[in-house]
Amino acid sequence: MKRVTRFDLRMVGELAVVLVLSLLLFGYFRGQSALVTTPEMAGETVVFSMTDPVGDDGGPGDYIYPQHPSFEPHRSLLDLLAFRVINKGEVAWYELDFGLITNPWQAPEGFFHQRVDIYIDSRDKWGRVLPANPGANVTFAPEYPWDIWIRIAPWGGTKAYFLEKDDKLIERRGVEVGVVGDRTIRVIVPAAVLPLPKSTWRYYVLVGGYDGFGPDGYRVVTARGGDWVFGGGTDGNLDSNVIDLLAPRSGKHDQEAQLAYSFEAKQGAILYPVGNVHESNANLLIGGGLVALLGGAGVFWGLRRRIKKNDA
Ligand SMILES: [Ca+2]
Ligand SMILES: [Ca+2]
Repeated sequence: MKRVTRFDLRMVGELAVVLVLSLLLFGYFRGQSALVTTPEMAGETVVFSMTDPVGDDGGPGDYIYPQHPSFEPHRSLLDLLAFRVINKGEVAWYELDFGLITNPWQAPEGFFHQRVDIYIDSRDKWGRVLPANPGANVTFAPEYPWDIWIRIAPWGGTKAYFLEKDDKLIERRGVEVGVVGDRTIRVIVPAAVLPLPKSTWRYYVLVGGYDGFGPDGYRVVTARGGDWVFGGGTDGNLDSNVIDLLAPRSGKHDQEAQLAYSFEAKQGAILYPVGNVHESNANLLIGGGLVALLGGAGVFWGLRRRIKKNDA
């Protein structure tokens, strides 16, 4: 009876050591994953970067470009290829690569066709699940409400908005937009205008066609299409006016799934954001797995020692 109690005490001691070591290791791994993406580490940091498939500028799948020659070659103009968020210390760069950028009416920004919305979920579980204005004709996942909006359009239409605590959406003046290289739109947002991006932020990046007379500057999608409207959608109000969406290539939240709409369910597109979240979750899982492995090894080692002692 006495001997059993002594063994139990030793086991508890050994387990405590293993637990402390495991916690230290877990903390180390968490720290490591934070270090990789901490924006303050260098003068210039890519806070978030993601590519988008080539040639998916057809909305949920079947949208077609307007027929007017100014939309030539009737593809690629709204094909988002990559999105980057770069922290430069005093300013943030939001960069969007496209298949092709043309400027048929010489807009001062260097692009004419692109009408992009970047909605950002920067503060957890707080914000809005509808777009600021009707235009894209989508809703956002209730788990990830947005609280920052960067609106990109030619002819002076590029603006930044911050959702204040009282739910008032306030324009923050001072953003710049232009084309760099052949096919990149860069928005420069000073730290005085919006908070500098963090690795935890989530992004909705919506690409539509620009139309100064359309709802919030979006060129609409119809069933038949025409010279100045997209085709391949519906004349009802369920189809979105999003031609390309930054989304995973496959899976339950790929572009086709997100932009799908249903007449039966009277349901339009529901969007899900992208971000570094999945990556850090993976790091957490790896860390947790290692802890479990170490803990298991510790217990095994303790048991073996006890059995050896008993045999002796
Ligand atoms: Ca694309
Ligand atoms: Ca896409």
